[in-house]
Amino acid sequence: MTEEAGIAIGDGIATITLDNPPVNALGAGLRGALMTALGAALHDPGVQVIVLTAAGRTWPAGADIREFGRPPEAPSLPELCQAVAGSAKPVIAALHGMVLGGGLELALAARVRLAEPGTELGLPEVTLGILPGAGGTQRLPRLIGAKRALGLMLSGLPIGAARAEELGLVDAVTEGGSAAAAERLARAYLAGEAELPEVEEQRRRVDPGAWLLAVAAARSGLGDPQLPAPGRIIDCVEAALLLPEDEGFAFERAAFEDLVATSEAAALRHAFLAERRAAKQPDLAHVKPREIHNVGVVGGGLMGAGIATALLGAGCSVTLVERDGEALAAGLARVATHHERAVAKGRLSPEAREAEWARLAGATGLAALAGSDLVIEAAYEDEAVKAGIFAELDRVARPGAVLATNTSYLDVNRIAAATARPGDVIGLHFFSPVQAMRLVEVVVGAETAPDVIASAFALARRIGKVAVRAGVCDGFIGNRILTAYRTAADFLLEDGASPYEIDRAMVAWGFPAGPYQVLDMAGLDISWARRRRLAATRDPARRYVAIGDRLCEAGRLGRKAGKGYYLYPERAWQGVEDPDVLALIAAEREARGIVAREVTAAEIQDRVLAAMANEGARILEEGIAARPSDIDLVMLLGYGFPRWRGGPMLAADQAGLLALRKRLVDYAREEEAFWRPAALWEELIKNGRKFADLND
Ligand code: TC6
Repeated sequence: MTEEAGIAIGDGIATITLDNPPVNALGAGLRGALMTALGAALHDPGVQVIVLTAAGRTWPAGADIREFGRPPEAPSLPELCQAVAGSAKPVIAALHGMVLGGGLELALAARVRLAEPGTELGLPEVTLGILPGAGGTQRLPRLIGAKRALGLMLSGLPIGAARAEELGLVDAVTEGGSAAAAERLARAYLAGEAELPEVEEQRRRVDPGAWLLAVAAARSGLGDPQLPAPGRIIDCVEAALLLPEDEGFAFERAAFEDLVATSEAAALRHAFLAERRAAKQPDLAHVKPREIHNVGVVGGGLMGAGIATALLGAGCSVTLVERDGEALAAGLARVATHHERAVAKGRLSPEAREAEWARLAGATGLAALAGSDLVIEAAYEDEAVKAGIFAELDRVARPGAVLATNTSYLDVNRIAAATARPGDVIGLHFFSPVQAMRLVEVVVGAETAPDVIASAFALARRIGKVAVRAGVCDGFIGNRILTAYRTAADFLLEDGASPYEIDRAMVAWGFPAGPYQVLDMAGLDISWARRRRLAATRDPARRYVAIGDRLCEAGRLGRKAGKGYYLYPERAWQGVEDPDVLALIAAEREARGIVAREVTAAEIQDRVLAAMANEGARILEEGIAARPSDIDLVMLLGYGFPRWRGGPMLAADQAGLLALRKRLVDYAREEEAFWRPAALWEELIKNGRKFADLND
């Protein structure tokens, strides 16, 4: 990393160029270099105007996220921003790329901001559980008004250059490069041909009544948030109006320091970095992915149509294959519906839709896939069905085509064995609905070729998904942990908790829905079919809770049947509690000689976390996942695990490995096979390490 702030002086203008690839994050090195360059410009009597610009693809995209949680290094970002704001010589910020977080705060400290078309500006700190702590909460409302400033800071979403100009966040959007425009403005100013906006003038826009109203409205809109950052942002904006300027900055700083030290902020940082880390596959660093343009999708159901839509959006040509004309028409209609919704929401232009539609073909036989570079099979989840498809694909697909299965549980090696080219076969486990879910598990078989794995990662990135590598086992990473979660919940159900208590406990813990609500939504028959598939190989000595089977036998297949764990009068979206289910559970307990005991919400949460983290530890030991953060990412992106808890492995670190292992040992007295702690716990504890230490 260069971490430089080069300075070039000429004609009264000092141009300082920030250079810290890839995103010019404002780490200690760059901050120090900028402070030095600024000092040089201020001390040079020949310099009258300072232009601040950035090399590479972007203006600083923020503070360096990796530095949070470590001892601070001078100069701090607030000190740097104060130095820019207090500069006796006007500073013109020439913006491009992603002007985010601390990067936007640095720009806000300048006297003038010029942007290029395509520049995006935002304050995403709230998504990291913190707030703009380098003057942003104080300067932004003065510049664009409290209401709009709160909108930007509470949503964390960026806005485009044109909108930023409308709001007064940038002074002008200029063609031909912002650095060149800044230099032109500086020259014109020095020649007395142009004026620079006065900071004081901007402050005169303040309307205290509107400001306080915006603060009150934002507060009442907060509801009962699980995270503290939004409330603290609003407090800071209020302080910007009510306190003297220097006290406002100090107020903001104190709030930032509180937030950055919370476990929630640590978890959100972990989630951000986990996403980037998952893409790093050291064994593939020099492997070239195969070219993928033409893709065949086998199966036009919800999954297949969703996958086809995503591929079309990324510029691929797609052939959708179904078993007959009727099923094909239905599959194509699903893609058309996705397109219509995207157009209605303004995410796709009608022209782009036409172009995408023109790249879509339909067929009723696999022979149509002879020219495909990649085939993704998204047929019925049954090994014999999938093996049959792969055997035929082996006959029709061109040599070198990547053959992928979208299985969510099945053995990719056995599916690959149906072909004479297992090196070309891989699992691509998409999540439903494909357009909303960013996760893809890339399931690598025993013989999958490195360039096939690299192709899967490249494709995932191209279609805007986050790929996580997984090995072959029943359920890979995500569904395996989900099974452990549900097993722990089922034990509690049989021991005395109601499904409603368990759901409420997990929602209170941060999941969007509890395990039984999710089962009802997905349909109880899906997991029932899987249990029946595995029945022959189940260890009879292991505890087996049959409540789910009893519900299915009683026709309670979930929401689609109007009843499952909950009752859905007239197919209501939200289920209501059902005494019949409680009676069925009570009967099941009685049949097994179990006397219901009291189960608290805390016990439910503790057991579920212990079960998930223990399964995660086993997954690591078996090499199914390469790193704990990959497991966390799968659970965050695919299973509704609360992002601010960072995933099961980080949550285990935060709960304390010793304490969690002790719990597992205690639980193992009830059910040894399920609860026995993986050996990894002991190894980490004895060496004073955490799961997070295994990430890099
Ligand atoms: C803040 O500023 C608070 C201020 C208050 C201070 C008091 N730090 O995402 P990509 C790395 S909070 C460190 O793959 P893209 C990233 O890890 C911050 N590193 O690229 C990756 O590294 P790797 C507010 C960062 O083109 C590489 O850059 N800012 C940071 O898909 C490429 O990243 C944000 O929240 C960072 N801030 O997207 C913005 N940002 O190659 C966070 C990136 O070693 N960043 N890296 O794996 C983003 O949203 C995106 O990175 C992007 C570029 C849109 C800038």
